[in-house]
Amino acid sequence: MPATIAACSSGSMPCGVALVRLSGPEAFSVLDQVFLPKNQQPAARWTPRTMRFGQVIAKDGRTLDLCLAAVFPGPNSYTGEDLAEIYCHGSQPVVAGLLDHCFAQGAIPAPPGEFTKRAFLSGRMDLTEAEAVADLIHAQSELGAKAAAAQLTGSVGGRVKTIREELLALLAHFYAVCDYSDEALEPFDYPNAIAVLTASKSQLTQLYQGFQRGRLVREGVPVAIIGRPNAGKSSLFNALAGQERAIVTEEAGTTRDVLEQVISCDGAPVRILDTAGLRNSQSKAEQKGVELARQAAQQAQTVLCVIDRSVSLTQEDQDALSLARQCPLAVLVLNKADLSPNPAPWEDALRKSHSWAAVFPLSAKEGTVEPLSRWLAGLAPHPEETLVTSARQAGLLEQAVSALEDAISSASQSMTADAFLLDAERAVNLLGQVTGETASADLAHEIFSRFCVGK
Ligand SMILES: Nc1nc2c(ncn2[C@@H]2O[C@H](COP(=O)(O)OP(=O)(O)O)[C@@H](O)[C@H]2O)c(=O)[nH]1
Ligand SMILES: [Mg+2]
Repeated sequence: MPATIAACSSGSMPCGVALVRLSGPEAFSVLDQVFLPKNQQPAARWTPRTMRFGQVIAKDGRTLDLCLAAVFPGPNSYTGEDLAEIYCHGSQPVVAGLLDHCFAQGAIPAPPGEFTKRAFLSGRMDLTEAEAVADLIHAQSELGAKAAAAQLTGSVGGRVKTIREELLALLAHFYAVCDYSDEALEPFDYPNAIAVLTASKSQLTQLYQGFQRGRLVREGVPVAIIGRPNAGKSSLFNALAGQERAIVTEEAGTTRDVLEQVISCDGAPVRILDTAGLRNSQSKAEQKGVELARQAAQQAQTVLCVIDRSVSLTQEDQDALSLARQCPLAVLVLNKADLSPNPAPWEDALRKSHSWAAVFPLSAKEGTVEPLSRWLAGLAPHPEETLVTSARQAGLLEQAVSALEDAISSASQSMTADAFLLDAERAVNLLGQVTGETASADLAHEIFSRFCVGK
């Protein structure tokens, strides 16, 4: 029998209301000890999913709080088990006292993700939906949240399940033909099998190909800020991030590590990277920083090349510009426009020297980055399609596509029934791992340990 678990599911305190959850076979009997409803009815007799007013009782019998509670009898609860929720005031001592009493009554502290793991184990959701819960909780932008919410409704799991069922039906038919070959069953139709396998393969390929776009939605489009020391890269980073994250000084060579921050530009996730100023330096740490800056520029989808508009161009600016020109999507940022509102003498030539994706005169110091921020928002995919965002799911889908390719090639030779079966079954098994129908306990553990406590 699983243990009854308890945890606080809400966020940091103090706050208006905190949510403490209990799930498991003893959830209602523990609730009866820690919460005394006004009408004194035992929890098992409450109307499901309806609030009750009462007192939260501490281990020593003291009243800790006056608040609401509700019961969600299994199997129609989030976890599929008996689940109780207490909505007490969001006070650290109240929640601690309440949990303490729950533990004294035999509940155990819920490990991270345990509520959702139980939901998965009791068949309330498949793995794609469970992973979407974690994605939704950790979403860093509206768009990321939207993609996670779509998966929560089973958009990926449902499609994978349908394809898997079609393949299973095909295999069942194949076995039937082999087992009862004397009877009046039609012989196995290889051309039809090839058609089914090919259709499944193309649907899975499409899902898999959405992963790159899905990853951008989840992790943010990588945008590297490069330029010579003191051009104002860190100031731009802070202005875009809307907070003082990077150190800004008039001293050259301040930034050495690559700083990363996912920001939400008009709801779209953009991962901005602040880098070390490009110059030749004697300092080992700074040299390493410059190397990392070059790498970041090469890996990013877009580079923002920051130039100080208020002074002449230097050799170091030229280095930064040539690095930027190697990026397919390079943006010219003409910074310190507050010092120099009019175009610099060199500016026209610079604008024409390359097909810049965009040019923005701005002042990072004054925070006039709104037009740039709006432009960055356009980089994120705007998915109408179902997007796979989990690397785990994408890896399995890729392997399933290759198993199906093997099965198709065996089926086209129509003599190697064993090989065909093996490959098709491998695909079925891989798809089962996507949704969790054939997942191992280790895998489930790995996935749910990424969750927070109380979810
Ligand atoms: N007037 C003005 N000063 C700026 C602007 N952006 C950066 N600075 C100043 O330029 C210096 C270097 O800025 P920082 O962001 O550290 O440059 P980085 O070395 O490229 O990261 C600091 O003294 C900033 O205050 C700007 O738009 N206008
Ligand atoms: Mg800097």
